[in-house]
Amino acid sequence: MAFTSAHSLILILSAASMLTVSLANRGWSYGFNNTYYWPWGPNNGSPGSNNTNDDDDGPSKIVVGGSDNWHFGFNYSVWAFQNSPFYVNDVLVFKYDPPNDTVFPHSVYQLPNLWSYLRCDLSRAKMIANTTQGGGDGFEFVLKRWQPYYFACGERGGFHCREGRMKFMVLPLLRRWHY
Ligand SMILES: *[C@@H]1O[C@H](CO)[C@@H](O)[C@H](O)[C@H]1NC(C)=O
Ligand SMILES: *[C@@H]1O[C@H](CO)[C@@H](O)[C@H](O)[C@H]1NC(C)=O
Ligand SMILES: *[C@@H]1O[C@H](CO)[C@@H](O)[C@H](O)[C@H]1NC(C)=O
Ligand SMILES: *[C@@H]1O[C@H](CO)[C@@H](O)[C@H](O)[C@H]1NC(C)=O
Ligand SMILES: *[C@@H]1O[C@H](CO)[C@@H](O)[C@H](O)[C@H]1NC(C)=O
Ligand SMILES: [Cu+2]
Repeated sequence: MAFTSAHSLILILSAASMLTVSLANRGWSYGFNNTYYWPWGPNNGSPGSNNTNDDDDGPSKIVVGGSDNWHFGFNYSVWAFQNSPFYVNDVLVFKYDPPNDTVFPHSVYQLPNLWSYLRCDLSRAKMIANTTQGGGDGFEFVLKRWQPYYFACGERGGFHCREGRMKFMVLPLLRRWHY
């Protein structure tokens, strides 16, 4: 029956769109605009993409925010989107000066799920770097697993996360096999 098969097709397509998360990679195309739906980003290596976070060699070290480092007001969601994809075993480097009379404190927390991420709810978050650990060469965090990671600054009870835009999520991909 036409309805049933159309319905199954939709189910398959939504399943495929979930899979795109893992398959979002050069050379894969499903003919729909996944850049719009998936915060972890556009297929890179496309013309105009300056992404050097390549899957051709080993893990990359990526400074969060690039030359902006980790500070209040920079849009890290957009940064993460533009710098995706990330791969398992890539290293994120959070750089922020230790606080003093003129420098406000920052920190890095990992949030347990999407809901807490969206609300900047830090109540069940885990501090992964305190206010001084971003100094010098920065704090390094390895994306060890194929899972979503939700990061936020934990300062001022979520204010830096909410108003300061100091949050982003990544889903590191598995590296492609080479034949
Ligand atoms: C996908 O959608 C976004 C937002 O509407 C748009 O900026 C982008 O150009 C689209 N990409 C493609 C490949 O259609
Ligand atoms: C990408 O790289 C090109 C050439 O290296 C440069 O002209 C361009 O400004 C870069 N674009 C961005 C968004 O960084
Ligand atoms: C505070 O720290 C910043 C960055 O490390 C430094 O440039 C500045 O001189 C320090 N200010 C004071 C008052 O110590
Ligand atoms: C931050 O953590 C480092 C390393 O564990 C520790 O030496 C330092 O005292 C801590 N700083 C603060 C402000 O808690
Ligand atoms: C970052 O910028 C994008 C695009 O302008 C916007 O949709 C998004 O809400 C911003 N993120 C935050 C946390 O303000
Ligand atoms: Cu902060």
